[in-house]
Amino acid sequence: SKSPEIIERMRRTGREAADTLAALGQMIRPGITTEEIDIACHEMAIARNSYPSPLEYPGMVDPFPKSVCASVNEVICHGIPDDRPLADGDIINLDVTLFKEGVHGDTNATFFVGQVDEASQRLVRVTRECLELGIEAAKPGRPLNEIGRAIQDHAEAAGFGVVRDFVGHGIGQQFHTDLQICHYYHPRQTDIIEPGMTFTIEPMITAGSWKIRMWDDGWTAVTADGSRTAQFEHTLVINDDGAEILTTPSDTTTHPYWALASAPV
Ligand code: EYF
Ligand code: CO
Ligand code: CO
Repeated sequence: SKSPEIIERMRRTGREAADTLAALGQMIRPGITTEEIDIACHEMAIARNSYPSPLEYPGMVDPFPKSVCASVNEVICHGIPDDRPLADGDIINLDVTLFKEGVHGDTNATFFVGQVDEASQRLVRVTRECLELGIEAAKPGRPLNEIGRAIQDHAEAAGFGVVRDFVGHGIGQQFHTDLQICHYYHPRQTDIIEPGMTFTIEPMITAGSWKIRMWDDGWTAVTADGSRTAQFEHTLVINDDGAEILTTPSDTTTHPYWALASAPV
């Protein structure tokens, strides 16, 4: 568990990451490329005296080549920014992690490109609710698998799938610690949630099957059936009374995690 001094640093870095994510989200429109968003992410990180954690992050073969993950439509996560323009009707997840003051803040959200069909809007809304329910389940004294249970119950009641192959993670001075947070009910994940723990919850929810396929770039994970998928992520600290979101932006009105909650259904 983390000291109050480390948590205070994580609050500041988390806010920098959230503000960067919200600013990148405001660039999204038909015609922009994910490479343009990546360049902006790098520039914003440097302007905030931060390092974009994904850049040169070690992988199986090559290090990750970009500063942000940009995952469009059927891409589940770790999409590499490229020169394909976004199209009206796409959904795109941007995942920002910054390193500043010796700690990481990791957060992502799914955005609409222009006018998006009702089915995709419902997928994104339910995914946002899955993260919210996971956060509400993250209370000290409870087993860790209550988080995944809450997420899986909500996703499957809506007819959606929960990706198994990628999990939330402990975070702090390291981008990833060995603590894993499953987004589905895992019977053996019975460790008790304790005050001072810091980890992410980042459910990946699919409109169809939760089975994945990897592109041969070694990074990009897509749904096996080509169905669309959405994700939201926050970095959290466990306090005595529940989870606090460390990746809260300065202005919540321009951020879909907060904006979608108040939007009419
Ligand atoms: C070894 C990577 C390695 N991994 C995780 C490395 O937690 C994350 N997002 O919330 C997260 C972000 C990135 C990441 C960016 C790069 N990596 C990705 C895919 C495969 C892999 O194999
Ligand atoms: Co992330
Ligand atoms: Co993460």
